[in-house]
Amino acid sequence: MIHCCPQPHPIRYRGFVSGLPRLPLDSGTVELLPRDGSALLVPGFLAPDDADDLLDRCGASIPWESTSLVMFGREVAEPRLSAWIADIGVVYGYSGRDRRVHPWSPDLDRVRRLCEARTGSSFNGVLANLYRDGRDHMGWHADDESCLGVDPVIASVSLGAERRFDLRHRQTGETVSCLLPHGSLLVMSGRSQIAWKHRLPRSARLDNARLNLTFRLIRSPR
Ligand SMILES: O=C(O)CCC(=O)C(=O)O
Repeated sequence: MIHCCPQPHPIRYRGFVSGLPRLPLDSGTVELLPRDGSALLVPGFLAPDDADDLLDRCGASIPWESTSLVMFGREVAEPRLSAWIADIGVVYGYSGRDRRVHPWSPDLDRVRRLCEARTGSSFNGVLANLYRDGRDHMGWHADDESCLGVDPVIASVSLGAERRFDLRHRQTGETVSCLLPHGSLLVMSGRSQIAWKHRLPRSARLDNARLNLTFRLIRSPR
């Protein structure tokens, strides 16, 4: 079941300080994973003004939906809003449900092209996620659906409040954490989805919203 969100969400950006060290925006590309795949963080991928404008415009224009997930046989509301934007006929689903497909806006298409230029990969859809405040989150999972193919490249752009992002090795339990800055890009590739899981944990006392754009290539469009 997909419910449309009745109100547009006011998005404001204010920096968020947590216990993790903040990377300078000009620190170039940082590899987060010690082995078994790659998670490259590019802190200053978007210029600050561009990131501010995108946060405002995408927050207001993306058709946010509240979806439900099936967990242990029970339907529960996903603790964030999201929307699937993709090329015509590119269907994506998880938790047993296909998402409604929305067309590209000029803003999202432009960011897609920037991600393609940076990664050398092609993307035919983006899952946009809105974490309204620190209570919204995403639990441990991997982007390992068969429609993404083997060793997918996922380009994930962060806008708005800084949130912690964790990666945990499936076999050793080793965990890597970082902050995802406003305007940053995280590129997960190689064995990162097979060997690791990732999550965006709850963040206590955070009132500001974070918007995330995860560009993907669906290899088996229906
Ligand atoms: O919000 C994020 O940075 C992660 C989102 C994510 O992992 C997903 O949608 O699969």
